[in-house]
Amino acid sequence: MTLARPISGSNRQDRSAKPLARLLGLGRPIVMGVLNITPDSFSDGGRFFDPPAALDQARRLIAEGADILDVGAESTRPYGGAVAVSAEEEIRRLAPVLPEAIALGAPVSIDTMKASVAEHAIAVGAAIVNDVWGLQRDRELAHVVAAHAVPVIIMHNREAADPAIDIMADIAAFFARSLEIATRAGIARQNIVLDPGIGFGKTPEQSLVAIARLAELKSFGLPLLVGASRKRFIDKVSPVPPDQRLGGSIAAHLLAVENGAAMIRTHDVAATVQALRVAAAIGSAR
Ligand code: HH2
Repeated sequence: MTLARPISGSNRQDRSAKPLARLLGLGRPIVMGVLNITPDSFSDGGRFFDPPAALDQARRLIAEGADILDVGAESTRPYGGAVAVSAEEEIRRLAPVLPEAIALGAPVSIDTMKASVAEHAIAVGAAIVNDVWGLQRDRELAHVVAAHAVPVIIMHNREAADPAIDIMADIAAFFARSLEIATRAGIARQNIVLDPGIGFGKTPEQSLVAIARLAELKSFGLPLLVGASRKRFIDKVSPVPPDQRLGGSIAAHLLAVENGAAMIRTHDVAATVQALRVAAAIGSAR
């Protein structure tokens, strides 16, 4: 994926192909809009906790050009003291929002590390599973993904950052383990997306490295997703609170696409779509 590829129009009406494969076939970066139904997410915690506010935000993200809605009901923020919630609580938060969000028509990914939550979301119509522990936390999750033949996003993670390690080697070794779990469970390779997990188990410097050296991960031969939106590494370069990190997020995402990302996960869909379109247009004008 390069910025120079032409932008094709939205193809959302085409229901014949499987949603992720169809989107990846468009030949432009795919934008995933973040919908956090949580009281404590690091950048928008509480804003969309009420179901009507969550649905309004889902509609806004789609209107702004999100190709996929990434819906999560548990904050995963590694350094902000997010509270772990039970599967029952996650499902309770999702229940009033997920069916209506899915009915809006864009493919929905479920951001969860729990097999039972994924099972519930898929039953309601979620099209993709997004696991911030890359199938390594809840071993049942791989079987749920395989049984329903849905795509899965395998994200790199660590319990704690270690500034002494080669982060790219660690990411590659983690992906190799996750892919082995996926293969053993029977997940088809064409249903796998890899994500270096910006801000997860990494120092801010290692997050910068993961974007700068993203192209090395192309050796897995799988689509790459990057989610740099509003993350802490931006603050380390240019100190501002999370809701003022749009410029840094866009810079990171444009460079991620330049370095091989096929998908971008963002809270700020309109500005990101505009930036990607302009960058692609400039690429085409070379
Ligand atoms: N980042 C977050 C959550 N889920 N999933 C993938 N695949 N990649 C990411 O980079 C990623 C993710 C953290 O962002 P956010 O959802 O806004 O925060 P929180 O986890 O606190 O709800």
